[in-house]
Amino acid sequence: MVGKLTAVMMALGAAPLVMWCFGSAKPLAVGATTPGVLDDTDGDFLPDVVEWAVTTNSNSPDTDSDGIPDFVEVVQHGSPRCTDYPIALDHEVRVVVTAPSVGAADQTAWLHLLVRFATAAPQVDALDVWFETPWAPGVRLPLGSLFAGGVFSQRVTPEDGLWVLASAPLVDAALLQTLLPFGIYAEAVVGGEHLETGVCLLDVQGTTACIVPFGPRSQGRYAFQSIAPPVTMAAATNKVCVLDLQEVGSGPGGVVYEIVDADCEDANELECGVSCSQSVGWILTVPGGQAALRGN
Ligand SMILES: [Ca+2]
Ligand SMILES: [Ca+2]
Repeated sequence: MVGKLTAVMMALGAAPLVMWCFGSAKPLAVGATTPGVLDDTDGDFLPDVVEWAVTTNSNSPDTDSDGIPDFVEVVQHGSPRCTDYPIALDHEVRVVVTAPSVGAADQTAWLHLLVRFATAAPQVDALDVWFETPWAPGVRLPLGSLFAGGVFSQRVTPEDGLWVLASAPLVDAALLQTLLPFGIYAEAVVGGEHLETGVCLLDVQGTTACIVPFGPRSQGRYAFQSIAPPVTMAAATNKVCVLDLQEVGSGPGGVVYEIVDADCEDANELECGVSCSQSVGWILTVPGGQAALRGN
């Protein structure tokens, strides 16, 4: 089991840290970070900042109380806020980008790679993570080396496979905002299975937001979500901006979508900006299209 963590680290170019892991059969964390940055209040293996960015509840390990842990629903692009059809035990990977709350002393944005292994010892044949912007289509800036300064942890579960979380500091959140819009994507070959995932970030009237799957998978809907939690939860609006995307074409930068509907819908402890409805008509280019946003 431990070999999978080291395999992930090696595939990401974090080989210097590999030796830290050998010989341990217990869940472990490698690396160090500013205290509090990766706090996990409910102990579900998703840091609080990640839970905000993917719209799960950081005070509940199973946001929709359907018996499927938040980590599984998130890594497999499920619907953690509404009961949906069962999620098969499978290899999967997901990329999440987070930023600290406004005013926090450390304003570093973080990149997180969530991996679920369905079996104890699948072969990891490839794992790549890269930055890509619609303005330079097809140009992939590799990010794997960032994880050399990252934090790695793993959890072995009785029924839900082996979970690995790799988190790495990116850049200052303000600098990240100047790069919008862009996406960070990952692809892997695990046990002969090709996996791909991505997160698409854009500026929503001054806020760095990501587009995340939201609601039942059958509906294929998404939500705008800020990558930085509010300073206090009291600042949230209990709603989230839910989008309908319509494919309108494709180009060298990826699949082109138009936002054809956007409404603030109830979602406890989340937020919905006043700009939500104004996003109707926006055109988005997503490398990899919805397959990347939704996972395999
Ligand atoms: Ca958590
Ligand atoms: Ca659940």
